[in-house]
Amino acid sequence: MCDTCGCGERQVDVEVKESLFSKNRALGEENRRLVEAKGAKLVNLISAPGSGKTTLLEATITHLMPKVSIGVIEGDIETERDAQRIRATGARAVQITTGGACHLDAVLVHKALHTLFEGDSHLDLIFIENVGNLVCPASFYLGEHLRCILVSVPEGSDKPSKYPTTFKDADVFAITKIDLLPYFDFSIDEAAREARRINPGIQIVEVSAKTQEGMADWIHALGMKI
Ligand SMILES: Nc1nc2c(ncn2[C@@H]2O[C@H](COP(=O)(O)OP(=O)(O)OP(=O)(O)O)[C@@H](O)[C@H]2O)c(=O)[nH]1
Ligand SMILES: [Mg+2]
Repeated sequence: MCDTCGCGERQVDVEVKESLFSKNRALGEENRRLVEAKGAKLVNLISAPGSGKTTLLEATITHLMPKVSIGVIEGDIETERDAQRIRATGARAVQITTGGACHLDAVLVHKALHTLFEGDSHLDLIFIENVGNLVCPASFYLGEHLRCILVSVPEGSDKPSKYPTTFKDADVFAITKIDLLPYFDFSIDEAAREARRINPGIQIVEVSAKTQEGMADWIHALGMKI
């Protein structure tokens, strides 16, 4: 071990992180089995704060319910606000407040899934709205069948290039708030090209929850039909 730079400590740090991620993955797989045993599908939404996750969920629920029964696990550092917004649509919602942690992990989601399924409620589709953060949530597999990354138009089209690891394992890239395209220099071409360079199989949708433009494409990307 080198006493000068502390590289030995970094080695211990790497080992602790690897063990944490492998435990998280194992419980993530258990979450997936639990959801599948109930006949549901799990979708993990990841984005920076304010990209429009809750608004897109409200619009999605409005389109799909009551034909599709939907539950939502809301992740935030503080407040029940997003769960209250979801409940107002008629969908079931469980709020997780992390008290400071910048991501959800598989343990937190496991507990929330049990709460969501209380009373043997049937659900077809379960969304996880992760804590608003474009970096940390990407490292934690929660058992999702579909991982969706959202970037809104005001954030800029360079986000795939600047946060490649977040895009690497995603299934869907939703460019949100496209009603704002006339007011920002966001390039759909640049964002799509960079996302495909990092992850050639990623599905890209352009959507506005405000005007409803692109909602059918978004819902199709979820494997559902309006
Ligand atoms: N113009 C426009 N504004 C939108 C759209 N979707 C959401 N917004 C606005 O963007 C702001 C943030 O939306 P939220 O849905 O709360 O974003 P969020 O990603 O859930 O935020 P956090 O949970 O805090 O990370 C709100 O003021 C919304 O009204 C959209 O499609 N177009
Ligand atoms: Mg939200």
